[in-house]
Amino acid sequence: MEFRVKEEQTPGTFLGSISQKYNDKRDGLRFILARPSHTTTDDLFEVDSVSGNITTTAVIDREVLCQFTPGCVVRLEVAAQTNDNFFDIIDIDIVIEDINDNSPTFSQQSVALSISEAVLTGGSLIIDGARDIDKSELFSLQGYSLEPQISGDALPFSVNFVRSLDGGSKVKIIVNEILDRETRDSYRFFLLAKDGGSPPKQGSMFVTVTSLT
Ligand SMILES: [Ca+2]
Ligand SMILES: [Ca+2]
Ligand SMILES: [Ca+2]
Repeated sequence: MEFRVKEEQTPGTFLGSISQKYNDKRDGLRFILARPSHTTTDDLFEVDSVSGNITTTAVIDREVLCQFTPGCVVRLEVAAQTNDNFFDIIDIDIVIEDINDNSPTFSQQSVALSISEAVLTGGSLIIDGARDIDKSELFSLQGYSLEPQISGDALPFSVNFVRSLDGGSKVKIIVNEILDRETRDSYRFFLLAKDGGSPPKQGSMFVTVTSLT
């Protein structure tokens, strides 16, 4: 049997009942949670012995429980039995669904970069980007934008990125125009990282680029 529950719900959240499996009412049917195979999930669920209702007993954090796996499924084994020798074991898969409870986060608040004014257009600077530990496609990191410190300031850069398997990313700041140090020798902007939630969650890092001779 399979049940689904969103992460981060309050303890006592109802998932469903096992008793639907036994529509011929058996007298004195009792359900007992056998030890789950995965030891860290011992205290996450309980089964009501009479109704067969499965409820959570703790707040489940998908990012802690399934940090390194794309899916998040907890397997339980429940014994169903009566006094007159009926006995059954039911395998139950509980799918923990991701919610968008994490923002893309940078490891630093700010970074100072330098670039030669002789750089050609299309040249780039590569830096460590943000990391969003939500795993689902939509709730993980979706993209970057640049926002000048002074609104309306035209920046000679654009941004691109590559996502890594751990939810992190490498950011490429691409030079779009010939730089001239004598005209302007530094640029200040925020690098913004967004996920795909609605509304999206956002992280930012302040970037200074100084152009050198
Ligand atoms: Ca979480
Ligand atoms: Ca999440
Ligand atoms: Ca997220």
